[in-house]
Amino acid sequence: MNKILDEINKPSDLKRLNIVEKKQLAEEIREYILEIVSNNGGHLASNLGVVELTIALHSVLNCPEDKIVWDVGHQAYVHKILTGRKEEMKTLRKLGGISGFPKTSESEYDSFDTGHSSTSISVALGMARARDLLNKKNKVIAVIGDGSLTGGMAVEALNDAGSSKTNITVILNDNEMSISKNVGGVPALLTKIRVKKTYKRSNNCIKRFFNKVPVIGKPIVNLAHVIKRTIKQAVIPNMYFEDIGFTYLGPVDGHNIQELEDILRKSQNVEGPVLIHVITKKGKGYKYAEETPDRFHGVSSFDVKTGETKGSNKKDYSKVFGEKLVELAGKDKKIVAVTAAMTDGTGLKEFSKKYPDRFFDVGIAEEHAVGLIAGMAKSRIKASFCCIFFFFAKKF
Ligand SMILES: Cc1ncc(C[n+]2csc(CCOP(=O)(O)OP(=O)(O)O)c2C)c(N)n1
Repeated sequence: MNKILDEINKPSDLKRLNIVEKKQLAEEIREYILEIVSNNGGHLASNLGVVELTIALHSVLNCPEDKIVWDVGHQAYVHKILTGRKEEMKTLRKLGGISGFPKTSESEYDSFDTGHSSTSISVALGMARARDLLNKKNKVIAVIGDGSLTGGMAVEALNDAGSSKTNITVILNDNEMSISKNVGGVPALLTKIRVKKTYKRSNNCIKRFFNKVPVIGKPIVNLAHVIKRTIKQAVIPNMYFEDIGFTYLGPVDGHNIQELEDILRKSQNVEGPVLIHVITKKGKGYKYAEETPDRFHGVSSFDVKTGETKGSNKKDYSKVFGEKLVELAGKDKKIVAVTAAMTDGTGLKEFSKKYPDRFFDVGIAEEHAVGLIAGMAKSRIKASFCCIFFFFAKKF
C-alpha cells in the first residue's frame, strides 16, 4: 500500500488531505519516528505526543511566512518531517547529520534556533512586534510545554504579552510532564483548568437528565442552577491566563486533528494574545513510552519490541557525582540537593528517593534554584548542592 507520508514533501501537501488521510498520516509519522529513534537514539516521547498538533498547525498555517517557535525544540521532529526533511531525519544523531532541534541554517521553516527551555514566548512576541512594525500580516505561534512554562522567562514573557494588544498565539502543550513529572504551582493550576472541562460536561448531563423529569423537572433545574453557581465558584480557578490578558481557548484534545484545526482557525479571529490549551499524552502510540515517558524523553537506541535500550551501562560523571552525594548525605544531615527539572540528568534520582526532605526539584527554573540554594547556604545549611545541567553554547 502506498504511504501517505511518501507524498508529503512540504506543508502545503497537507492541505489536500482529508481528516481520515491525516489520521493515517499521523500513524505513519509515529512509525517513522519510532524506527529512526530506536536505531539512532533521540527524543522520542515528546515527539510522539505532538504528531497531531504539528499536522494541524501545518494544515492551518502558511509556513514559512507564518512562524512557529518551538520551545526547547526537542519536539520538532514531526515539523522537520513535514517540512521537506523526511530523508535527512535518518541521519539524526549521526556525525554531520541533521540537528535534533530547529535550526535556521537548515531550513526556512525553522524560525529560530532553540535548545534552552522557556524562551519561545519571548521570541515569538519579538517576532510579532517586528511584524507589526513592518506592517506585515503573518501569524506567530509559540508552542510551549507545561514543563517549560515553569521557567521564569516564560512567565516574564506571558506578563509582557498579556498586557500588550499584540496578535500572538501561545499553544500550551500540556502533557503533565517535564522530563519527569512536572512540579510546582503551574501543574496544579493546569489540573484545575482540566477539571473545569469535566465539570462542564457533567453539568450538561445533569441538566439534560432533570429536563426530562416531568413537572418537577424545571424547578429542579433552577435549583441545580443555583447549586451550579456555588460549585462553579469553588471549582473553577481564577482564570490566570485570562486575568493577565490572554484570551484562553480550550482545553482541547491534542490528538484530535479536526478539533485542533477548528480551534486554531477560531483563534485567528481573536484580536490580541491568545493561549490555546492543548492536552496531549507524552509518548502517545508507543506502549513503553506512554508508560515511562521519562525513560523515553531522550533515549539511546533501543529494541522496539521490548523497549530495552541497547547502550552500555557505563558510569558517567552524573552517576559518579550522584553516588558520592548519597554517601556524603548519609553522614551529614545538612547536605541538601536542588535540581531544575533534571533529577536524572544530574544524577540525583537515588538522592531524591533516599532523602526526599532534603531534595528540591524547583521546575525548569535555574535562576530560582541558585537563589534558593544561596538562601539555604546563608542559613547554616552547610553543604547545599545546586545541580544544574549544562548545555554547551554554540555560535549564532
Ligand atoms: C533552561 C533549560 N533547563 C533544562 C532543560 C532540559 N530539558 C529539556 S526538555 C525538558 C522538559 C520540557 O518539558 P515540557 O516543556 O513540558 O516538554 P515535553 O517534553 O513534556 O513535551 C527539560 C527540563 C533545558 N532544555 N533548558
